[in-house]
Amino acid sequence: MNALRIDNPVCSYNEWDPLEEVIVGSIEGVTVPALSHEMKAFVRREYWDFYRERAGQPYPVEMVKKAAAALDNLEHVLQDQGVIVRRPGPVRLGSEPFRTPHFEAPGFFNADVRDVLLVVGDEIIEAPMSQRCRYFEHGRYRALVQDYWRRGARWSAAPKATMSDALYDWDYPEADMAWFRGESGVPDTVGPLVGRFITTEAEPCFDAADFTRFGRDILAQRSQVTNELGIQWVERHLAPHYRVHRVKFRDPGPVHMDATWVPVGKGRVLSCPDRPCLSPEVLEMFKRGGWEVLSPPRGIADVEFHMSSRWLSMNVLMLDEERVLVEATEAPTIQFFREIGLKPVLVDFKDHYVFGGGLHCATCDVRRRGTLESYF
Ligand code: DAV
Repeated sequence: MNALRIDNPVCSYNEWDPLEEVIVGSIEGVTVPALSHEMKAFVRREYWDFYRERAGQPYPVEMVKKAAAALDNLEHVLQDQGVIVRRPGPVRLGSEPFRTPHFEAPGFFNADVRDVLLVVGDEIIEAPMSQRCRYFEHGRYRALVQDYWRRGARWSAAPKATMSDALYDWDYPEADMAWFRGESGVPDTVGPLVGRFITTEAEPCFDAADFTRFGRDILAQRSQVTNELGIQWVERHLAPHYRVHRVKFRDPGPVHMDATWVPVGKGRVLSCPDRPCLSPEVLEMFKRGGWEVLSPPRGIADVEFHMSSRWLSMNVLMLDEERVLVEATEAPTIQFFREIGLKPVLVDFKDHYVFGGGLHCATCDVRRRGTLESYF
């Protein structure tokens, strides 16, 4: 066995080594979150009234039922492909109203475990998050995480953000929130394009999905939910074994990297054509490492997207360097993968899109067979 391979129930260094075990999120019991200031930069404007009217209430039963069925589909397809699947179970934590010394929220969570847990090697890091309604979301995974820890995984929690008022830019222009991710024609003066975000630098905050793992190198994105201090926390926590590189995309509302810059194997990365990479050093690093940057087709799923763009089509989960898990209705994306020599494995998952997450969002790979390597 390679010296760098750790014999541990948790071990994953990148997004494409052969997947052995994965967590798939759950959606049952989800509550409509309040349209708080920071959520306006996340919820698409055409649904603001829905959130204003229904905050704290359950989502329509049918909507939740269909999304839950999509997650079950995902579980079964993964099992058919030989992957061990763990689910968080019927944990209600976070779905009821709560208050902290700094704020009150009617509760919310979603199934996107990718935002909450960052697995790096044999370590599970709980992200501090930055949206108030998701404050307690890590609690949904505690039983699972603790089980991995008992069996030898390392477990840490980044300092929990207080999410006090100081964490948010209250003067952030509402007009900028209208420019959602993946829309074209965005002027260069919009929030993140000029370096202004809904979160401030008052304390570290991050969502795990703003980090993408490429072995020893990890890309990190300053976004509406991840600030520079959050990136610094991860950087120092993982040094000197890992190098964290900041990356910026032409994105008027960046939230999570996994529908923007998505590796599909060693040497190949998908780049969302609506959100090109704006970091010359990162582009140079990929070029030097001999990486191919590919442009996938736009998603076509005919469903509601409350909290994301259509680019969930490229939010894929690699089972290994050959098999790619893709949403079953995304015909152009499926065709694209065939053309580049991958084997698409289809999952009927579109009914989950309404809650903001694709196949990568709703999963967290806890074990992939592979070793810690440098790819650049
Ligand atoms: O809007 O492109 C990003 C992933 C959300 N968890 C988007 C989806």
